[in-house]
Amino acid sequence: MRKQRSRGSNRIATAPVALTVAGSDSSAGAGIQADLKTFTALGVYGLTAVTCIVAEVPGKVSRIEPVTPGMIREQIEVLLKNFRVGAIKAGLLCSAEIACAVAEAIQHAKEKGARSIPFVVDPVMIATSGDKLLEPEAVEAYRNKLFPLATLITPNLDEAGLLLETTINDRKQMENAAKALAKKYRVSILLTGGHLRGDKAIDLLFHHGELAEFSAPFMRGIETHGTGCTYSAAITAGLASGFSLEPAIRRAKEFVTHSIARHFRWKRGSTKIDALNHSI
Ligand code: PXL
Repeated sequence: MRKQRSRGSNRIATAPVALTVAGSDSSAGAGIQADLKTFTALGVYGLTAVTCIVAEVPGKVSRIEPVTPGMIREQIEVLLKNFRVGAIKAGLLCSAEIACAVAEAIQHAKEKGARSIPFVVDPVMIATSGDKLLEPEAVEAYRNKLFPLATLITPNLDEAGLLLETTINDRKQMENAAKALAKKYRVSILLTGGHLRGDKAIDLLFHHGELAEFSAPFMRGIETHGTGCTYSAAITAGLASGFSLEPAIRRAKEFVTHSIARHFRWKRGSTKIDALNHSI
């Protein structure tokens, strides 16, 4: 952890704190597991409020079970009451009921606390495998309850397309979509474009009326999941550590790119499993 002070023979560590409100991925490449690994790698102490449990392996989601809204609210409330949380991220929220419970808990904390805590919303809807993760009815709860509380929303092309009821197929359409979402929800938008699959993985930030680009070489033949979770967690870690938005995104982009490049691979007969290596 970052700041370490010695007191006698004891080493007492302190660190920035970030909270992730997200689902559990049994295969640990995405969800709260990815978020915690990312927070730790970036020197941030991670807290978790679990929203649902997903039994899955890379490429196949086999079952999702939600946690009760009351239990989710309780996790968020006790954490925000007792820790000095520097930034919060929301990942998979499963259902409209859960999305509303999370929005209420965060709204409540915002009203009580003097500080406004940066809040990153990753609108997780569909897994990399194509499996549906969010109930379609929950999209309205995102629009009406969560987005108004957000500092940054980080949709990928499919999620942005769904929110705007359109398809996004090239760079120009990405630009228009990022601007349209920012205008519609009055919030900064980071539209991640990895799914365009050109030579570069390009993301566009629309923030305070200006467009910024973040780009890295697109890496082929690596079948990891959880890059979106990892990216938004790394941004949240940056915000919790006091970075402003653009530097937090720039560092997060590098972190995700490294985590993909240094991926794990396990081979068994003709099948292989790839996983992100959440490290700097
Ligand atoms: O990558 C999206 C995602 C987010 N959260 C959880 C997941 C997944 C994908 O599998 O399981 C918990």
